[in-house]
Amino acid sequence: MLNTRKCGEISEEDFGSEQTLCGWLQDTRNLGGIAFLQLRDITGVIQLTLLKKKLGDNFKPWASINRESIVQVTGIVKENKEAPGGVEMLPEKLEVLNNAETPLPLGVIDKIDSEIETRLNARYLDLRKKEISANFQIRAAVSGAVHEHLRKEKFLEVHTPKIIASATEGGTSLFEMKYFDKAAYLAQSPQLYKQMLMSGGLERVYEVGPAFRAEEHNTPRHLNEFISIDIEMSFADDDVVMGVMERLIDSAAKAVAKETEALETLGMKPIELELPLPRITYDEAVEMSNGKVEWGEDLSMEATREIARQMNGFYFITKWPLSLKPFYILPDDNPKYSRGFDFMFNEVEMTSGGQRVHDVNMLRERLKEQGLDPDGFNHYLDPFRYGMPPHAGWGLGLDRLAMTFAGAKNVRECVLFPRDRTRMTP
Ligand code: AMO
Repeated sequence: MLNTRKCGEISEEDFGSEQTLCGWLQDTRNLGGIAFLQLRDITGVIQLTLLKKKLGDNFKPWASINRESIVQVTGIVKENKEAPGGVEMLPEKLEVLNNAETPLPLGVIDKIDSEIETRLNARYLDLRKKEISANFQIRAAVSGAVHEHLRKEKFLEVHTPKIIASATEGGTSLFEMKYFDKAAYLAQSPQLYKQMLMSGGLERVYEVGPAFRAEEHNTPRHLNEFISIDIEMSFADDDVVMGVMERLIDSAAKAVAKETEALETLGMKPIELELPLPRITYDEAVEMSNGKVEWGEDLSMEATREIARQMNGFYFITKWPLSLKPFYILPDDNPKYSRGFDFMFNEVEMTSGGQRVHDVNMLRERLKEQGLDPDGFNHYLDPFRYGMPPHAGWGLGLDRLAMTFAGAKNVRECVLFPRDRTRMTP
């Protein structure tokens, strides 16, 4: 290692000892005879106190290093109640390992709020801010809890192809690509594959992977590439997989609650849940929307805002009209309705899922009803002909879930390098 300690981890036992630290020099205040430098690494910030009398010719060059340069500094660490964190270092040796050019495209410690577009253009600088990197601490806690929880419930992790030959969620939002001399598409969801795995006898599978949607929306919730958490479960109905959903959310909430420092940085309180989470039917949702939506229409943002005022937090919307759900969702006993559900946090949709059609003839009919040609789906349909169990599942957007737990207003805050309607770089 190039360092002997981390900036934020100097303890009382270190006082009076010589240590070597490495990090970004985030600020310099030169008062003539004395200069205060701030050195930052992932653990925190420490003050470097430069005394002109002591350093002689080194004083000026050390006190004028460009902000955000990488330095390695060796000196005695000591207590100083006036310094941030109550600690300072008196440098004896200081080397610039990598100089940062000026001006910076984005301030790191400046109090000015830059536009999100400017920040995303210089994401590497943006991430150096604690209040930004805290979002990724929360995201990692959520993602870790997802894997841990689903494995605990005996789901097998799988990886399905992202280059596919036909649509899964309808043809309109597909990214087409060239696959040698053929056309191929980027997967919108692992939907058809996870269902095929049920015929493959795996019974409980999950995948956390990228999904691509060529949607034109440019909203705080939509991306053109997002991470989808998918499960599929045999011999289960919609009710059973809603149970998996709420237990998973509870595990994620508990994991996030342990991220005390990140939560504090973000000014967030842990979300506490009481299971079972509330469930309302689509019909009740329409009623609660106070005329913002007509029966048979998808719930608009205006409508879900109205519903969220009454629901507050996480809740399910069950029993959707069949006409609003994809071909693979099972019709309810009353075929006006389906066994499809959505899972919401306030006005934002986190998940859709449901019990699936497992009868191949019904599936062919459902494809036709939705204007799709069953012959184009033979690879998907074959597994249904030779022993497909009843099954159910859901897809949950990791980015939206991270945004919820981090209290972010825009999903892009919780995505390192978002891909949206206008952004492919960096
Ligand atoms: P759906 O299309 O509703 O369902 O997607 C499931 C969840 O994925 C997230 N999501 C998105 N996140 C960010 N940007 C987007 N453009 C975007 N689109 C979707 C949302 C959404 O709730 N195959 C079904 C799931 C299933 O039935 O198992 C599906 O993909 O959080």
